[in-house]
Amino acid sequence: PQTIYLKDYQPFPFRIERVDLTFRLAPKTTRVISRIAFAPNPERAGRHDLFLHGEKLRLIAARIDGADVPAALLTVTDEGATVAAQALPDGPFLWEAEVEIDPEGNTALEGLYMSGGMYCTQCEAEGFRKITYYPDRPDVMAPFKVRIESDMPVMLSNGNPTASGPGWAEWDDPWPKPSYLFALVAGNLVNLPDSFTTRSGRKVDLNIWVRPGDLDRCAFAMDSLIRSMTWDEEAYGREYDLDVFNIVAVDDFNMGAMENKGLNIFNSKLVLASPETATDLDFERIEGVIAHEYFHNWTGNRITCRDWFQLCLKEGLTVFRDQQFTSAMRSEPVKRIEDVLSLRARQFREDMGPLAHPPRPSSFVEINNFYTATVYEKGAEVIGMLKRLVGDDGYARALDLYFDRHDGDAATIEDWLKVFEDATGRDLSQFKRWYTDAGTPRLSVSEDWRDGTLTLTFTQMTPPTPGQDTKLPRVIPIAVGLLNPNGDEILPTTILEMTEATQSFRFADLASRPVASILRGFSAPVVLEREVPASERAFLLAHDTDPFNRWEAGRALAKDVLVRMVTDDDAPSADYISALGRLLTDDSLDPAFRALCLRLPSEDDLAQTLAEAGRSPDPDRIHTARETLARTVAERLVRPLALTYDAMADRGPFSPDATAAGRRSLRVAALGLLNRIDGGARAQTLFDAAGNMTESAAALACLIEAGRAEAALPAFHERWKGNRLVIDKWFMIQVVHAAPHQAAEVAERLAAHPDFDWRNPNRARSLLGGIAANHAGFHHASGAAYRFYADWLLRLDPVNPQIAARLSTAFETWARYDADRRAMVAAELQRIRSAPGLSRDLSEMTGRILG
Ligand code: B3K
Ligand code: ZN
Repeated sequence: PQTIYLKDYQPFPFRIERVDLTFRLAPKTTRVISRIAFAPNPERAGRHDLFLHGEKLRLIAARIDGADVPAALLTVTDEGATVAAQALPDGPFLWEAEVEIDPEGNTALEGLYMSGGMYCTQCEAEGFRKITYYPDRPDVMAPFKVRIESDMPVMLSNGNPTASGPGWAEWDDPWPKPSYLFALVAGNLVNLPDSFTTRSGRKVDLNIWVRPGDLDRCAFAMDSLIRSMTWDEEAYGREYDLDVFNIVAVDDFNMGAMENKGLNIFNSKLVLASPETATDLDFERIEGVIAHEYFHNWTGNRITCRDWFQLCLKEGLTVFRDQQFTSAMRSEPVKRIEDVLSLRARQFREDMGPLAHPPRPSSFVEINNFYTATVYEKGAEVIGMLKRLVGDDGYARALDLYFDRHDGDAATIEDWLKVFEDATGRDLSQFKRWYTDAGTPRLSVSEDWRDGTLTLTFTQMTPPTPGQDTKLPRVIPIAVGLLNPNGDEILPTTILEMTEATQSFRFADLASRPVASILRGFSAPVVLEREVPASERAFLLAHDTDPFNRWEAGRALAKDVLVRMVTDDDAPSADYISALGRLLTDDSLDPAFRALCLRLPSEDDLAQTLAEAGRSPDPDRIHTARETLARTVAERLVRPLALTYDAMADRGPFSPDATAAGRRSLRVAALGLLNRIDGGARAQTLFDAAGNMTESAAALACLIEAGRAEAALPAFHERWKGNRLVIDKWFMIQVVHAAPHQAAEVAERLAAHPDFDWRNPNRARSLLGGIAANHAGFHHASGAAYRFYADWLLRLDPVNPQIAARLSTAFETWARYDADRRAMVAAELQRIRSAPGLSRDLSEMTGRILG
């Protein structure tokens, strides 16, 4: 397969003035008729062949200005069609094509496909070329008109509806867009309607379209949409720009959702929610993803990306915006902690391994493999740093300039940085390294105290990553505060701007030696390497005025304790447990925050920490240490935990809001610990009585861990067998919570279950993602889980390569482990690589993982 390079970018030789598409839908033989008005692109002088992407299309007719293209001047390959320059007139011309495609046979779920009897599309990144011949690249933007002919009752496309009759509907999208934002849906759907009036007075019809049985679970998604539309007007001054906004939920979807212009298509798990079927985490994700896709209307659609190397231009910014939205809807510190937990678990993990790449990569084989935590989450962190450096005002001015200057453009990271430079007068050339360099910087700190002056000396070092051996220093905003020994803050949060490899900052005229709170709010995505005595961490856990660093101090304490338990067989530290106890019973603290403090670091997190320190992590010892610590915490804190568990029970009717969800999260965190010593008694009672999925799923997990789920598992299945999303949970919980030595066996048994419909991405991810999330189970010394997993990747690949490639990242950490495990994983990866007909997706991934 061919590698594509950023440096090879060239504008397309033609512009498109308008696109007209007609779809005659039929499951196995859909006809697509396209009329595309091309004109020469003045940016590319001279005469050019017309190359149009096209894959898996049966070409029936191709015409230029009404005349068939002579066969000798038309070359068709697996990748597209080329019309020789001599067949093209000098000026504008009309290309017309008729093709036939097979939506029913499209199991890869890219292009036009069928899900549960309905037609739907997924075009980003390069799916439109499976619908018709087209310059399928984001810098070619055009207005689209679409006519759909079918016997389906509901037919939707982008833009505004213009006309319809029995068996047909027409749509018109006036906003020029790239093909990856095209969408079409046709099916037997019902809608939850609502409306929104923008602040300049445009009335927008809102609809959420679902299958008939699902209508009672759309209200929260609609409410989230309306709050998103309001927030984007208030926070960014961005209004919606069409008369309708449609959301459709589909059961078979490769990712979370897609921001197609005016017609967002969602994985049904990110739309459908009721208290009985969705956990609080599901509610929070639905709110966040509805917002994310809606926010793309400006950051992604009105301003799109010039090429796929610039993906983080829209994704990093839109993640940043959805994070801001969630902080505004819920709790800012809690959201920050959750985001950092997930950044470390996914992005730091990626950055440490063979798949490390910069937020803006400079080459790729399969672009779908670059929808990563680095592009999304690190892309968002980089914007957070920019905002910290230029201040809130500077950020607001830069964003206004970005929307003014680039509306309607396909832009680049250079364009993005330039608006910050122009709006604030800063030079961002060094800052740009955050976009072009891979790897997580290590930041070490030393302290010097003399004559009333505290000197903090920082050193930054970024380890080599694939293809980037040496790294230059980056600009790192380090948020620091100082506390008196009695806990008073003597220096409020201040941003230190580090630009050198080693740099010192002085704080003079201090009466006594302060305690430094460093990297407050996680002001930069770095690993802070700092030897801190447990007493100082405990002090910060008790007194830091920065909630993030308060949590971080507890986290670091827990990690220190666990690492020593793993490496030196230490006993669990009493200091840590009593500090935790004080926090648990501090009613002035938000329950959601206390819940986060009670959550012990994950086994994968500990493995990563050990690997960072140059040790090979032993999954069994890590598992045992974490279990021992959890049990010890439960024993020592049994009273406050039990009181908390009771006190946090829901009062009154269910609400999905942050306050009620925070109480439930503290309740189930307490349950998880108590479960280690009460033999599952509380879990059983809760399981029998729970009126919401957060508690019901948590209780089921506890029963599995306590080894007494024989009755609960079939009961749960029986109750929820009609609900695919809940049955996904049933699969996942069983593998995630299986005992390590049984995990592979449980997974194998479930894979043979009649409900294991593995062609459905959610179902496949439940089981395979579940086993990969069971750290000690996945890495069990027998290698059974590795084998099981590789077998399934091989089975999935020909059916849905995107899903297989995505799941293969479970192996990205293989180099951390001991020689036996490494040999087993390498053998599985080699076995995959030698399979005939491997997809470009999985072959790129396994190749990179093997290194
Ligand atoms: N832009 C889509 C992701 C498309 C993934 C293509 N493999 C959803 C999102 O980020 O909002
Ligand atoms: Zn996005």
